[in-house]
Amino acid sequence: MSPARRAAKRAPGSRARRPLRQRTAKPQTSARRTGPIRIALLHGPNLNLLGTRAPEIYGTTTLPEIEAEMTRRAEARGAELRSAQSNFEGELVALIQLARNWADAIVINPGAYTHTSIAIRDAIEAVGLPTVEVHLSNIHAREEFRARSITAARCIGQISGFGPQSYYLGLDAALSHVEASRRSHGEAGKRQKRSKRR
Ligand code: CA2
Repeated sequence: MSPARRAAKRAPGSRARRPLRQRTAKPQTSARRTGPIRIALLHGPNLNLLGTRAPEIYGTTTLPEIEAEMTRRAEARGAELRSAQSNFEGELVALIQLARNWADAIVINPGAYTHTSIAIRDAIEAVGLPTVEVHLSNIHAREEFRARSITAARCIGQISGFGPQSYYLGLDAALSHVEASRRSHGEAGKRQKRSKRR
């Protein structure tokens, strides 16, 4: 059973609608340069409760609503998106590792683990996928302990404070990053071919 499925069984708050585990024998060793861009969307602890409590901080949009909009936006740009949520740090580490077998980039809201988890930071670094950290609330305008993100230093950037828009901006940033890096690899490849022909 995949770590994501195990999480879904263990706790009602942990779920992965389309698990990230793939049957690929080997992990990807380099970035995919062709095909639809694939985005892994990961949510940390308690985010399954969105829209049910604390609307003054986190708004009224539910996680399934955010995921549906993310899928719609990804598809509109010809990309694929898979989502998972877990309340467990180790499960999130496993999901980040699994993303390596499938995704071109990660959009993650690590929830409270943002402020505590060296394990999640290390997983992001180890996997090497471009990762965008997103937060619904402005973590710099709340309690002091929330202002520090342990994970953001291993991400390409962080978007914080725009409610569900933070996720959509994060998706946009991740897609643009992968598109730009595919373009620059494509151009480098063409240059190499031309110089070989000469
Ligand atoms: O603003 C964010 O997106 C956060 O990542 C949300 C985390 C918080 O610990 C971070 O500091 C900032 C908490 C998510 C908890 O979600 C709830 C949803 C409904 C009711 C209560 C909590």
